[in-house]
This record gives sequence, structure tokens and C-alpha cells, in this order.
Amino acid sequence: MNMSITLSQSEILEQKLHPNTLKMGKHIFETHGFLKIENLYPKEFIQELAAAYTSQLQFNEEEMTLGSGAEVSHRRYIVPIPFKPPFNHPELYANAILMPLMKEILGPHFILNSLGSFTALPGCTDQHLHADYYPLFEENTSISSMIPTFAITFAVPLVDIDLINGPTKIWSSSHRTYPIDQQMHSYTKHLLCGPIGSCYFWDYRTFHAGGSNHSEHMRSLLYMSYTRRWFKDFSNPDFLLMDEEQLQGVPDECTHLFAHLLKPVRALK
Ligand SMILES: O=C(O)CCC(=O)C(=O)O
Repeated sequence: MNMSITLSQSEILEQKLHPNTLKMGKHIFETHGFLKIENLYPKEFIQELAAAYTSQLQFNEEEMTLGSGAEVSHRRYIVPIPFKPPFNHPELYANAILMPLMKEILGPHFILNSLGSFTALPGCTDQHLHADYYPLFEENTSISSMIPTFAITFAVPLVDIDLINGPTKIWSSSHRTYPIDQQMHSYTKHLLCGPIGSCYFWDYRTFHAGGSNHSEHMRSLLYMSYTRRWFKDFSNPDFLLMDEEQLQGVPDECTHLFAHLLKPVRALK
């Protein structure tokens, strides 16, 4: 089965998903625990972000930027990205096509919880298999696996991802079992390759692992996490590097994504 959707020309022009595409996207995500959108963003837009990210790394010494993140496997870092231009563009984090799909999946009161990158340097080795969170109710893993999702990791390739530079590996439908170690063979593994402009996202419960980077270039995925508003992430770096001025600069129609940071008077419109 295809785990991806491709936007039609009219969906791109109108910046709106056809109701059937919306239904299909939700269905794939809920069944398989992940979904890929082949062509969500204009290539030039992502190329601009990629150039800004590279210069952010060059401007800071490697230890300063990569060191402010967390090394999650050999030569693979989670790096925080400050919420400022060009990374605070609503087309990225409040994308008109994406938001209705997130709302279908996470309910109406979801928030943006973090912004950063998964950066795999050349020579980076395979990451260990993991899910992004523990069962929500640790004493009852089967209930925790049955319920709708509470959080999503959303990844945007900043380079074309191929078999050489380390696609994320993901195990289809593994969000319904915890842990999957003894039963890996019952799940189909997918390699999340994709060109600039594509994106993919997975349920916090879906098992996955970053691939090894055999190329000579850095492989970065920009990532954001979208979560239900009540969810507090105790397991992952809670990066949303945003000051008061940047918060005040958020367009009114996007403030709901920051409801957890706003004073109650502005919070729920
Ligand atoms: O680098 C990747 O492809 C994924 C990284 C990841 O899943 C993580 O660090 O939690």
C-alpha cells in the first residue's frame, strides 16, 4: 500500500486539500502510524531554509550549535532552531494545506511544541530503534496503543534524501504495539526517502530509526512536533526557542498554535 499522498495542481493552487485527500491522509496515518506528502512545499522555499540552516551552523562553531543540541547516536544530533526568520514563516509551521489534516488527526486544540533539526553528519551510523514516547498509561500498554495519537513528529528534508545519505527507517503500524522488539518481523519496514519539498510525519508511538549517512554531505531534516495541548513532553528536548517579541509577532490566525505560551487573555480565540 502507498503510504503517501501527492497534492494535485488544484490543491496546490487553492492551498486546500480536497475532502477525499484529507480522508485518505488521515486513514493512512491512523492505520500505518505515519504519512508522507510528496509535494507539500515549493522547492525554492525549502532551499532557502536549507541555506539558512547551513549558514547558522557555519556561523556558529560546530560545537556551539551542534553542542547546544543532543547527540542521539554517533554523529547524529538534534539541534534547536530559533523561531526567527526564515524559520518562523507560517507557510512552514502553519501550512494551509497541512493544518486541517493535523486538526483531523490531533483534534482542534493542537499546539506547536518544538522546532529543530535531526542532523546526521557524514559517517553517522544507524540509530537504535525507538518510539518518541513511552506508553501514555505505562501500566496499560494495550490501552495506550489503541487510543488516538497525542503527538506527532513532522520532518521536512533539507536535502534530497536517498538510500545513501540516510533515510529514516519506519515500521508500519508499530504504533499499535509496545514494545515491538520481539515482534519486529510482523511489521513492514519503510525507508523515508524524498526530495526537497516533501515531508513526512509519524505518531510519537511509531517505531523508527535514523539511517546511516554514507555520503560526504550533512543530511538534515527540519522537524517540528505538534501535540495535543494538554500533552507535556517529558522525554524529548522541548525546544521552542522563541522570545516575547517573536511570540507577539505571530499572525493572529496562528496564535492558537502557541496557546500553551500565551497569557490566557490571548489564548483561545
Ligand atoms: O535522523 C533521523 O532520521 C531520525 C532521528 C530520530 O528519530 C530521533 O533522533 O529521534
